[in-house]
Amino acid sequence: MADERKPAGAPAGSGGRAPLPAAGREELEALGRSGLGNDQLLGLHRQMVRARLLDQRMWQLNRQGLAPFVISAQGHEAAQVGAGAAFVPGHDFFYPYYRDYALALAIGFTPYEILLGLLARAGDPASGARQMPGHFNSRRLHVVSQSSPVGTQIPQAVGTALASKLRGEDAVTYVSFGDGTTAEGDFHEGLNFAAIHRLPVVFFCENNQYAISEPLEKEMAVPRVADRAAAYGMPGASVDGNDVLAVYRAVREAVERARAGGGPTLVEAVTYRTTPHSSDDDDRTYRTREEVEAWKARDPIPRFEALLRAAGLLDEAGLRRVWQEAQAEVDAATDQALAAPEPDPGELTRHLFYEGKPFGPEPSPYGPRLGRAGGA
Ligand SMILES: Cc1ncc(C[n+]2csc(CCOP(=O)(O)OP(=O)(O)O)c2C)c(N)n1
Repeated sequence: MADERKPAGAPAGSGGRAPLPAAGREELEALGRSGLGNDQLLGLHRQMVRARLLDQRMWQLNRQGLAPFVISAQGHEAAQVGAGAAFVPGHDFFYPYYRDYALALAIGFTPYEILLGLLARAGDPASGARQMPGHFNSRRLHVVSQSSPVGTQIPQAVGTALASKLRGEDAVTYVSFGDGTTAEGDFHEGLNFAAIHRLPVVFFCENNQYAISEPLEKEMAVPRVADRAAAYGMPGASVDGNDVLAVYRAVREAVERARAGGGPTLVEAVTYRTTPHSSDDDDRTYRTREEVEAWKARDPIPRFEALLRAAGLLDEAGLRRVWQEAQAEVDAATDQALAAPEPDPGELTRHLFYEGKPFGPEPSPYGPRLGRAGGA
């Protein structure tokens, strides 16, 4: 029967086929304190489910040889959806990193748009199929395209926050990165500058314990990424990245502080990626199956489902409906994206080279050039 179908790879517990983890009194109290209404809480859950199913589809397309390269958000859904919910898309600015698929969906990208990028189809709104997948970009949503060297988005985001401050606008900038990226110079320069100038930016680290195959203890000598915030003179928060409400609360507080002129915050969401780093690496070479299974048992989606059920916001039928609707959306987006045209080879160099009027010896609109003798 169609409605009994378990979505491919759905975590144990979704759809009620296995017992969900029990939600405790403390978690129920935290739900009450979240300040979120029932619709918003159910919305967070829906976004996490959509992200999981889209992610699984991306891997299927890769294994079918249709998508050359996939990076995954599986395991990061609570962190990304919780963080995204604290911002206003189209008003605030976003510098996501390549793993931010759940965030991208949560702030308004559609599965179809993401699949166009993954499959390098002509209509890809991020880059017209010129970027690697996961380099999100949308003028409408105020998402700025990233460069592939990790960490380069951090000083760029700080520059955007500086612009907001200089213009007297109250937009806050989100910038995310992994734990490994915090070993890059761009991270340290970006945090330092933002703290000195009290810029409205939230630095969001998705600490999934690895930089490809490099474990955390080889990336830094402090236990928590958030420990570093104090050295720059900004607040730091380290939260359970598999608890969507904990992440939401921490990021919302950071956003409110930034919007009120209180400057930047470093928020660290401690989580785990349950897939390899990318579709091109074999994680069996650097971590044990036991470790991966232990983290899968802490999957953020069934955990939030247990809480919503304990709070009486979702029942078995409602849960099944959410998974089925998300699966139908992803299926339809896949069909549509696979049917979309390939890019026109005649447009290969479009946006790569300057296409305006040729530069020539025309007089400068700023008057004659100052020679050395005339300049300072
Ligand atoms: C400057 C630079 N060095 C190396 C790479 C290759 N590289 C791509 S992703 C990555 C790991 C980054 O790890 P982390 O910041 O922890 O993020 P995660 O992928 O774990 O989410 C590396 C080393 C790169 N893209 N840019």
